[in-house]
Amino acid sequence: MLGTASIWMSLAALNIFPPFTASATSWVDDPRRRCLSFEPEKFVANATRTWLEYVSRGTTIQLSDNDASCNRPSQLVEADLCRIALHIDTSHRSGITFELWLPDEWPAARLVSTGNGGIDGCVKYEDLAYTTGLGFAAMGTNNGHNGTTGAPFYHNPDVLEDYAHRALHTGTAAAKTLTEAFYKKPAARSYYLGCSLGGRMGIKGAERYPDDYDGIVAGCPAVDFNHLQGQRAMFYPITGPVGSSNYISHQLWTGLIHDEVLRQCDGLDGVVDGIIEVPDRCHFKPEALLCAPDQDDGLCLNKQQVEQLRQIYAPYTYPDGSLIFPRMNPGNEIMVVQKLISGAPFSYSQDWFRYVVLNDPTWDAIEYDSSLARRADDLNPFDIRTYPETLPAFKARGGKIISYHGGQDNQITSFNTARFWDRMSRADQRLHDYFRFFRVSGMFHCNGGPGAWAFGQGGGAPAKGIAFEPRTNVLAAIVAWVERGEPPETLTGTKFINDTVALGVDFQRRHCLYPKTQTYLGGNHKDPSSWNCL
Ligand SMILES: *[C@@H]1O[C@H](CO)[C@@H](O)[C@H](O)[C@H]1NC(C)=O
Ligand SMILES: *[C@@H]1O[C@H](CO)[C@@H](O)[C@H](O)[C@H]1NC(C)=O
Ligand SMILES: *[C@@H]1O[C@H](CO)[C@@H](O)[C@H](O)[C@H]1NC(C)=O
Ligand SMILES: [Ca+2]
Repeated sequence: MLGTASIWMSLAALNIFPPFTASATSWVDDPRRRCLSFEPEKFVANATRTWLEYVSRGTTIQLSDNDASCNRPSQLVEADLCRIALHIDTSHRSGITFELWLPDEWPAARLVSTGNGGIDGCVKYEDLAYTTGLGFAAMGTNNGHNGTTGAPFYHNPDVLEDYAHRALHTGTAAAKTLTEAFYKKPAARSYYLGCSLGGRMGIKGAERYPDDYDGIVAGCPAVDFNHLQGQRAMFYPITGPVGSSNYISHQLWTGLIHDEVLRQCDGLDGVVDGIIEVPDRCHFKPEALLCAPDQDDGLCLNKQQVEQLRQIYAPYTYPDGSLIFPRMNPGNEIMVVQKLISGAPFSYSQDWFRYVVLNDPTWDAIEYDSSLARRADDLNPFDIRTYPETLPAFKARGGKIISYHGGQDNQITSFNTARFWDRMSRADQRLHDYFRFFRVSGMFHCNGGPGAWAFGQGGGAPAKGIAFEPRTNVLAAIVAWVERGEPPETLTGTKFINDTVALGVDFQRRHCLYPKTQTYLGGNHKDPSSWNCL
């Protein structure tokens, strides 16, 4: 291909072709040349070039300079595209790593910005690959710092401001400018796709920069962020470190306790299938596991352990009883042992208190108490809270939001997204006109789980098995709503056998538009029509 470009040059020199500048179409005819002759840093203030490369579909690019903790050493690219990577300063002591992938074919002129997760610092290359494979121009940033810790926030409020709102907005603005310069026409529509912290970023975009996006997919959003960090710090002082007195082992969590939660709650929806279809109805009673006086088979809990469970599954409140954060999702036990109740500090919360709230890198997360949740929310740096009651400017410009949340989420409780949507709906009776929320039964955090959890929410492998169709793909659903005025009524999730596309579909289920409730009508529970949203 490089050879093609140089042949073209010599033909041009012989005047067989018209001079390059005379014809815009010759750029399109040679996408590699169009890419390599582009000078992105000329269009964006305070930008320097890191990469400019033409990548053919099917190439696996090596991301050797990417922070190892991001665990993204390489990425398979799914379209012929121009990859642009810049560093853009956001202040004299902060800046973003910026990636913009521009596919050769751009028929619908759609741009999508992608979000981050946790407390990181990691471009979601898999989301860039996924969306460019669908013909979007796609942007991602490192959210202002590299890697998966919050240490870069320490004594650098500019890095924190990037994380709170500025990195995504800076990246989106640059992406709009560059797509227009590259394709010689502006993006017709601008979208956002993210989950978890990325869900918060989407809501923050609608709140603070209402013109940035026409459509936003904000999954499992980390809204009411300061209280969320408090709630997630709550667990470690309750469980204590691994091996402390009355410590509950992972085996008891994943075996005994999970089984008991399912015994109490799985059948409430009419089908015993490992899925707690309507988590609101599940009020787990840990007393059921209290050891009988002479029981010593190890399959029961003592009084102190039962009290731990009571606290872990209860709504999180201040001493005066007022709510800090809704209760954890029951049924998440086999996953929640990996982080929130692993008998170790939850790193995102620990970092938030260490490097932002307390400015004390030695702070020990076992010391956490609810006064720190209040302190974090009083500090609320750069208004990271992200808990709007109304989004008037976003609504007025015709913007649309789809949110979704798994019913067995192990990192952010889905009850919080319901609380968030309910609060907004009290302020706007017509919230469904622009903001729709779907409860996804049996999904863990953002993906995975016993339910029908695959619906094109990101670049993980199952996304490729989901047709780009509004009924089954949430990104297609936001496009249909924005571009054709067709709001989603349900969101059909797919469960692949062993979560492996190649093995075929196990079952599908139509997830309900909140506040409708999934209701079993009878018949084969794997048939979507055996259920209705009432
Ligand atoms: C962050 O990572 C990018 C590569 O993804 C690299 O170019 C940049 O130098 C890194 N920044 C810092 C501050 O290490
Ligand atoms: C961008 O560069 C200009 C000078 O070219 C400087 O005045 C400005 O402060 C820079 N902005 C940032 C965010 O670094
Ligand atoms: C699915 O995974 C389970 C456990 O890993 C395995 O026993 C089973 O054979 C797999 N099923 C298929 C169809 O591959
Ligand atoms: Ca069930």
